[in-house]
Formats: sequence, structure tokens, C-alpha cells
Amino acid sequence: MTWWATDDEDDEPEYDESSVRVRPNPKGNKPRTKTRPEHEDALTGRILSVDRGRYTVMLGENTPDEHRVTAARASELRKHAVVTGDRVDIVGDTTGADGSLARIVRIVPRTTLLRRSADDTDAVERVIVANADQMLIVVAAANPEPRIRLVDRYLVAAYDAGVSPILCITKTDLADPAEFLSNFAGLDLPVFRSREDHMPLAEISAALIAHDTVFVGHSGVGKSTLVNALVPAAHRAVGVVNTVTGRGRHTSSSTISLRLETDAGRGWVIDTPGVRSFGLGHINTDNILKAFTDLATVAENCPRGCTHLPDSPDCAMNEAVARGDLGPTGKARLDSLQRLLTTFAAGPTY
Ligand SMILES: Nc1nc2c(ncn2[C@@H]2O[C@H](COP(=O)(O)OP(=O)(O)O)[C@@H](O)[C@H]2O)c(=O)[nH]1
Ligand SMILES: [Mg+2]
Ligand SMILES: [Zn+2]
Repeated sequence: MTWWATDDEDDEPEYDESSVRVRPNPKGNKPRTKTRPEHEDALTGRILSVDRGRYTVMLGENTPDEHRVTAARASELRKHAVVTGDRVDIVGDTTGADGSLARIVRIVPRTTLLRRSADDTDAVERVIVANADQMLIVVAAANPEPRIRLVDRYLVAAYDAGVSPILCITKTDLADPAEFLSNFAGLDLPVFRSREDHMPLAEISAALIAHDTVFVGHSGVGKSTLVNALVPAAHRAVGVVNTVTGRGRHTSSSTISLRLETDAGRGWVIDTPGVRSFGLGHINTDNILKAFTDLATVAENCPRGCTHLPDSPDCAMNEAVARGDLGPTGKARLDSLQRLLTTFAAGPTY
């Protein structure tokens, strides 16, 4: 048995807390009074998933009272996107009893935010994950072929959002990822990789404990397989592609938080089906530079407005590397940084 072996006959429905039936709120159509209460009795919870205006919220996380409730946005939040990972204040029936529906009245200020890539004409906010502190980028050594630029885009999105990236290489039984990985040698990037038919699941789990980790990757790389191996209760659909329709047997478009349970602690895996890339619209060069602390110090001596690219006149980093000041890895790190800066310079079109 290989670690990715799947039972094709397993027709278990995909796990999705948001699929619980919800009776419409009988009071939902009542006109509201003008003076709203302050919601001082609101409880703060975590958004696990979103499905057509219904939110699954976890209350009392890691306490004996932990439970899930279904909630809808209060009218004052109608123009605000509430997304997986958001912490929200909710009021109303927060028992989670069958058919109950609570109300989300506030979004707790977010620590991080990842947006879906969008074109400039897009008026809608395309926030997809809030408060993640790690991004696990899943890449296959082959089938599909790994693409440096795609990983670069994920890295830039992660650095820009203040989310720590981790790389995970699957399908090393099909190809040796060494050459691909050499492109990232200059980064402080933790890398997990399968070795033939073994994936270091315990090590990956350990890295996820006490974190909210958003999983990203091109379709077919083995992301669902990995999620299922880490969170067996997840039952994420593994890509058995229908040759007639070209679509997966279970297609899911919802972003969902799955709880990782280990003897050493818990964590959250945030699975994002269908997200090919994150928006890079408002990336600040300084945020990318911040991920390279040693280089950032040198860059303080750059001329104003320095692009830090190879052709940038008097760039202190280029000069330092040319002098050999940054040690044997300096060149590789500067190359990586410049590649990411170039990715950013290419703008949000891809
Ligand atoms: N050879 C090989 N196949 C794998 C590995 N991991 C996953 N797969 C297969 O790759 C296909 C796509 O996997 P899936 O998890 O659905 O990919 P996703 O689209 O990224 O979620 C499935 O047929 C998996 O069984 C691996 O390490 N090696
Ligand atoms: Mg999948
Ligand atoms: Zn510079």
C-alpha cells in the first residue's frame, strides 16, 4: 500500500458541516427596530465554512462547551464578506440545536487576509481566508509538472499577507524533485517531501499544531489526498476525473476548516478547492523584502525607489553580493528575492 492509495469504491459523501439542514428563521422577515442593541451578550466563534449565506461557526473552541452553530449575517454586515477563518461575534440562538439559526453581528479584526485573484474591474471583495498564519503549498514532482512561477506567486501572496509559507512535494515516486527544489534553496522555506511511497505525515502534522494553515496547490497535485491523510475524518474528494465530463466525481467549491487532531495537540487545516492563485493586486515590495531579513538590512542602504532588480543602479544588495559580503548563500537568496520581485512586477495578470 502506498500512502496515497485510495479506495475508489468509497462513495462516502464529502465532509461539509455546512450541509446541515437549516429551517428558515421564522422571525427573519419581521421589520427591525431602528435602535439596535450593542450585542454585549455576543459570543465569539470561528467560521468553519460558508455555504450559500449559511455559516458554520465553532463556539467555545477547545472548551468543554465547544459546539457548532449555524448562523446568518445580520443585515448590517450584508456588504461585508465573512469568510472561513474569520472570528465573528454572534447573537441569537447560539445553542446549535437542530434548526436553530444564530446571527453574526461583527467581524473581529483580522490578523491576515488572503484574497482570490481578481481583475481590476472586480468590484466585489474576494476575500477567501482570514486569520491563517501558515500556507502549505502542495506541489507534485510530476503530473502535473511543477511550475516555479506558480509557487512564486503563492510565496509572494503569503509573504505579502504575513503568512508563513511551507512547501510540500508529492509524487516523488514519479520524478526527482531535487532540481525543482533548488530554485527555492535561497529561501527560509520549510520543505516536506514524500520519499517514494512514504510521506512524512507525522512531521507535517507537527508543523500544523497550534496553527491555522491554508492548503493551496494546483488541481491534481494530491492536495485532497494529503488532507485526508492528515485529517481522516475529512473525506475530501480525491480526483477521480470523469473522462466524459472532464470533471471530478465530487466537485466542491467551498473553502472549509478541518480540525487536525494529534496526540500532541490540535490545529486547523483550511482547504481551498478551486483557488488557483491569490490576488497580488496591492503587494508592497517591502513586505516581500521582510521575508529576507538579512537582505532587508542591506537594502536599507539602497537609493530611494530602488527596485532591487539586477539592473537597478547602485542597489546595495547587488553590490553586497558582488563583493561576496553575504556569504556563500547570498547569491542564491538574492536570486530568489529578485525572482519574487519580478513576479510581483508582472502584476496581477496570469
Ligand atoms: N503517484 C502518486 N500519485 C498520487 C500521490 N498523491 C496523490 N496521488 C494521486 O493523484 C491524483 C490526484 O489527487 P488529489 O488528492 O485528488 O489531488 P488534488 O486535485 O490536488 O486534490 C489521485 O489519483 C491520487 O491518488 C503520490 O504521492 N504519488
Ligand atoms: Mg482536491
Ligand atoms: Zn536595492
